[in-house]
Amino acid sequence: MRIAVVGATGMVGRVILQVLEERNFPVSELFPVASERSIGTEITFNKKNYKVIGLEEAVSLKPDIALFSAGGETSLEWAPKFAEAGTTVVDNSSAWRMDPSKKLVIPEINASLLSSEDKIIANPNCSTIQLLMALKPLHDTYRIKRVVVSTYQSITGTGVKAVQQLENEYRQEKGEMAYPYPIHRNAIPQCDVFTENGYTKEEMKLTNETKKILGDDSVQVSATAIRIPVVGGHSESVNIEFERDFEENDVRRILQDFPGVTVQDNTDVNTYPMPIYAEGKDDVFVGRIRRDYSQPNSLNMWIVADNLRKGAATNAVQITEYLVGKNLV
Ligand code: 2RA
Repeated sequence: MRIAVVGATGMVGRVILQVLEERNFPVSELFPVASERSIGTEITFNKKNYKVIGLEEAVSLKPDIALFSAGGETSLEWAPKFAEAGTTVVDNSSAWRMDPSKKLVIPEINASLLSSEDKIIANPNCSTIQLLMALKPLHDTYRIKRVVVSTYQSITGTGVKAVQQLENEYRQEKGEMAYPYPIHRNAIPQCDVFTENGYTKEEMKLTNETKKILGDDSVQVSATAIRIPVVGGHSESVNIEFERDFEENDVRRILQDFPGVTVQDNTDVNTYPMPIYAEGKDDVFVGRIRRDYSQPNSLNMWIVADNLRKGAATNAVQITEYLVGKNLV
């Protein structure tokens, strides 16, 4: 397959290339694409060096598939141009996720929605992907009425500058605050910008994308997204109210049996998911599974995943694998 990676020099773009290599994806030609300032730089893929090209040139080459991680503005402008040229786009930005004509796909959940007609496919937000990997099998069994989720998000979600800020703060000799919103020894109750309803875009993504992926607007979601000084992945504390009652061990079995989910849940030996151990892995890890005794048919759990992998790059590559496997491209 002739593959373009748009945003190839960014954090997610580099992980997309890494995951394509790890999974031996059949790349016959690779076109690493980035902004003007990166054109001509080199990236290495499968032990070969490739020169980064610009978007105009990339479209003209008519790749079979373009994996985008270059921000919403670039996707809005360029994904249609690639699609027009016959390329199938898998986009990591939020640009197309809530477009009713576009599929919002987590392969383990709804890849079967895809057809060869889909030329722009949306990758859900990282915090949504890990949440839905746990919610979907439980929704199918017990039907979810309401989800309350608090996220504890890795700084890698905001990009390389935040990682550099955290490292600078670690090394900070001086006592004064070098940054207005220090990350080190702090928790910032804001991921992305605030909207007019008092919630951030990140929180509204969790609400809106959950409904779309479950295909059920009756599911109520209340989200709070926090940034914490962690780099390995996002963590989520989740409270779920079901329509039907459940047995905790059944919940553990249903989750463990769902592809891509690993249950780590044994408080006798302090076993539970942590981002430092989820980093670099593709599974979604679930633990602290316990009944919420404050209200009927309700459950608490803790969900952790590497936000750059299953939360972005791996999910996008899995969509691409599905498209190729089903001859949809
Ligand atoms: C974040 N999910 O973590 C958003 C974008 N990657 O900031």
